[in-house]
Order: sequence, then structure tokens, then C-alpha cells
Amino acid sequence: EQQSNGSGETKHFRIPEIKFTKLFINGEFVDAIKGRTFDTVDPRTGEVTAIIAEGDMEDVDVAVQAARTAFDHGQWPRMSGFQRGKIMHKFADLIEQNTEELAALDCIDAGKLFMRGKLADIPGGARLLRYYAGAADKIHGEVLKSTRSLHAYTLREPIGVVGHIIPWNFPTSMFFMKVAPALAAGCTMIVKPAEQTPLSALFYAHLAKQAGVPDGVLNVVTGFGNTAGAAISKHMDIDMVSFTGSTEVGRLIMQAAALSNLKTVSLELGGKSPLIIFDDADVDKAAELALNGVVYNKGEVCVSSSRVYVQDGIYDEFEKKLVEKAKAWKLGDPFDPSTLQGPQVDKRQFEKILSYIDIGMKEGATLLTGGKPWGSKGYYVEPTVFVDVKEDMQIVRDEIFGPVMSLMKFKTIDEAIERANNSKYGLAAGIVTKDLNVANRVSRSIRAGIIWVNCYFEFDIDFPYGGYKMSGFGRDLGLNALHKYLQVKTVATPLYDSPW
Ligand code: TXE
Repeated sequence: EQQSNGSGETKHFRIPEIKFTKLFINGEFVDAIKGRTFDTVDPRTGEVTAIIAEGDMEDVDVAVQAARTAFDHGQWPRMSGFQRGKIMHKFADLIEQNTEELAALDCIDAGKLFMRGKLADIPGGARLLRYYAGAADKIHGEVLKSTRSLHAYTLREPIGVVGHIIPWNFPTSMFFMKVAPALAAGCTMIVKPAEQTPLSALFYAHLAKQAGVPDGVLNVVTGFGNTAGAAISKHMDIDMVSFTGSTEVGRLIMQAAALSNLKTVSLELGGKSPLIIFDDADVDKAAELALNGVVYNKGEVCVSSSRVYVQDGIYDEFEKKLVEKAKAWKLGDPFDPSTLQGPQVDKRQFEKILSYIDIGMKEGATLLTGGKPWGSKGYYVEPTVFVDVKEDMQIVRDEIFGPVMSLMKFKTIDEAIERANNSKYGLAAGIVTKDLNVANRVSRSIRAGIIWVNCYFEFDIDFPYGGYKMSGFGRDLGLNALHKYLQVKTVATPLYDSPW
């Protein structure tokens, strides 16, 4: 049962009035220069939630000018790291005071679970700010050894004006994974949220201003990828672009960077992550882990465990348990605290997933469970498991980005490693075994940025996160991410008399 009556009431929560719908440039909410707007839609119902300013190239230009001025002449890069950190802590306080409203915005924009937003994503955004706030006053270079009588040292300086292009699957986490380290580094920035999920980003812009982030430091330009997004990646006055999204768009961004000013690029792209379950696993727990790995956030997760390999000794029992659990999985209104899975982000993603299910069947795979839309309205898809899949099928190779698993059987460790690595992607992998030697060997043999042993989706702020192969390069989270927004300058001076 899904509830929404247009007045903002659900059975479980009153949806807040939407306060921020315009571009945020140089500390002000403004209309797009061309006056255009676009709709943002509630995926629970398909109804329009709000009308948002549609930024384009000229708006990006104005935002870049503001960010450039704030960087070249403003206080932010010049104030002490301690002072930047204080403002970031205030920003985090304000997020914590508005948690429910922010969780509701991500819920109606992206179909994300309200309770998870309230307990994890939104407080997690504040924690990201605090983590990097704590690092802002500990940025320093080092004294260098010289073979000659030179005194030399390095400075770590902010990279400059950053363009953050972010996806819709984790509107809050992605925003702060990028914005928090860049703020701490002393950068100024333009954020382009995904067109599906502009609401929380605009709210964050408002809170940043209230916290004392100076005008021009954090600009938010809502709009589409091929206009506003493309304008960022080819802009001559942006020093770096940090992107999370599809591999196809990652390629376009790198190309635009190369053809414009050779700006630094960091890309976190798609995945098709394997989860390998060995014979010695607790079958019930492993089935739970595998199901959660593919339905968490309705499968709209770049590290989703969409390829599951189970060793032949436990395969039959695993399959039985997995089906039982998938059938008991509760879909519904993401505001309902008992719901485990809400709607896909939008009609396009919903249709993409259903078309992949169709492709799977045409390729000759067998549907073990699911495979259909759920409910009478909104963009819900049942947890879906395919068996009889072959490695070269499209459903095993492509990122579907929905609750769709390919379940496969394997015999030996070597076979598991080889098949797990047989992907153009390399974002994450999971291993379930009690045998430490097996866990260590497989962990080292898989080419992926994060390996989970006897767990899945275990993230923390200090864990570097990013991909191998076509899953991209550069790391978010941890101090690695802070260094991404800094560059190193060497300063040398004669120790005694001038050497010439
Ligand atoms: O992604 P896009 P889409 C994957 C997932 C999904 C597929 C398509 O498989 O089904 O991508 O989703 C902006 N220049 N992931 O189409 O287009 C866009 O406006 C500059 C994996 O939504 O990559 C948005 O802000 N920017 C992923 C952002 O890029 C452009 C998360 C991401 O959108 C642009 C999302 C352009 N030419 C999707 N075109 C992950 N790694 O977590 C679009 N954008």
C-alpha cells in the first residue's frame, strides 16, 4: 500500500513544504538566466513534487566566476584551517537540527527509505563534515632532503575551483563525500546535483550560508547532465572535476577535460561486483547477505553484489533460502518504517531495469524469483534472481542498477577468482568463508577497490573508496580524498650564499 494525497501527508510522515528550488550562486538563490525550469518527480507516485530552476552553460559561467573570485581573492582559502573547520562544524550542527526534513527530501526525490536517511545518510553527511573539519587544521607539507645546500619544503595548497557532478542514488552521502574534503582543503566549488535529486543539495546550500561559508565558496547549479554538467567538465576556469556516475559519462568528462584546460579528473563509475560464497559458509546468513547486497537501496548502488557465485556443495540449499528471503522482502512506501525497499529513482531507471529482465529471459536465463513491477503505482521492482546464466550474457556483464542478481555456481577457488575478475569493472567484491587462507588469497587476487570479508557494504569515513579498471580512479573518503583536493608545491631557497 502506498500513500500520498497531494497535500504532503503520508500515513507515516508529513512531507515538508519545499523551500528551495532555485540555483544557489554567490550566496543567493536565483532563477536560471534563460528562466527555464524542470520538474522533480516523486517516484512513489510519478507525481510532480517541485519545479526546479534549470541551470545551463551561462549559469555555470556565473557560478564559476563567483567561485573563481572567492578562490583568487576571498577569505576561504586564506583563513586558517581551524577557522574553516569551525564553520564546517557549524554546518554539521545545522544539518543535525534538520535531519527529518532532509531525510524526507531524499525520500521523495529518490525513493530512499526515510528511516535510513534519518539514522544513516543525513547524520552521515554531518559526520563527513566533522571528519574533514578535524583535518582542515592539519594540512601541512614536509621538509625535503637536498643533495645540495638548499633548504626546501613542500606546501599543500587547495587545487582551486572544483566542479562536483553527483548522482541521484545517494544525494546526501555523495554531496558530502565530495564537498566536505574540498571545503576542508580550502577549495571553492560548483555542485551539480543529479536532475532527479536536486532538493537536499539546495537545502545544504542554504545551511552552508547560515553556517558562515562565505558567498561564492559553495554554489549549487541544478540542471541536466548534457547542458550544465557538460559546461562544468569543459569549463576553462575550473581546476578539477570530481564525478560519480555512469562509465559512459565518465568517459565524456575525461574527454572534455582533455580538450579544454586539462583539469584534474576524479571518476567513481559503475560496477558489477562479485560476492563469492564458499562451502564452509553459514548458508542462512550468506543468503541474507547476498539478498541485502543486491536489494539495498533498491539495487541503485554502485557496489551492489549483482554477481553471486556459490560453491557447489551448498548451492542447492543456498538457492532455496535465497528464494524464501526474497519472497518475504517487504516493498512499500519508503516512509513506512517497516518497508525494506522503496521505488526506483524514476521512470527511466525503472524501465531500464525491466528491459534488462526482459533481455535476461531472451538470453536464456531462468527467473528464480521476482522479475516484475510491484504495486499499482510508482516505480517499484520485485527483488529478482536469475539462474542458468552464462558469463557472456548481458545481464552478467552490464551494470543494471536495480534489484537484480545473477546467481552462479562454482567448484574451485581458482575458478571463483577467475570468474570474479572477468568484468570490465573493479569496484568491490565480497567473500564469505571461515578459512582465513582462502579469504586472504582471494582478497589479494581480486582487482577491486574494496573487498569485504564475511560482510558487505561495510563503509566508514576513513575507508578509501573507489575503483579499479573501468570503475574509475581516485578515491573518495578518508584522508586520500582530502589530498585529492590539494596539490603540492615545492619551495627551495639557498641555505647559505646564493649558489650562482
Ligand atoms: O547516470 P549519469 P544516469 C549508472 C547506473 C545507471 C546509469 C545511468 O548503471 O543506471 O549509470 O544513470 C550528470 N556531462 N550509475 O543516466 O548520466 C548527470 O546530470 C557532465 C552509476 O543517471 O552518469 C548526473 O548529475 N555530466 C552511479 C550525473 O552525471 C553529466 C550512479 C550522473 O548521471 C553528463 C549513477 C555529461 N555529458 C548512475 N551527462 C554510481 N557510480 O554510483 C550526465 N551527467
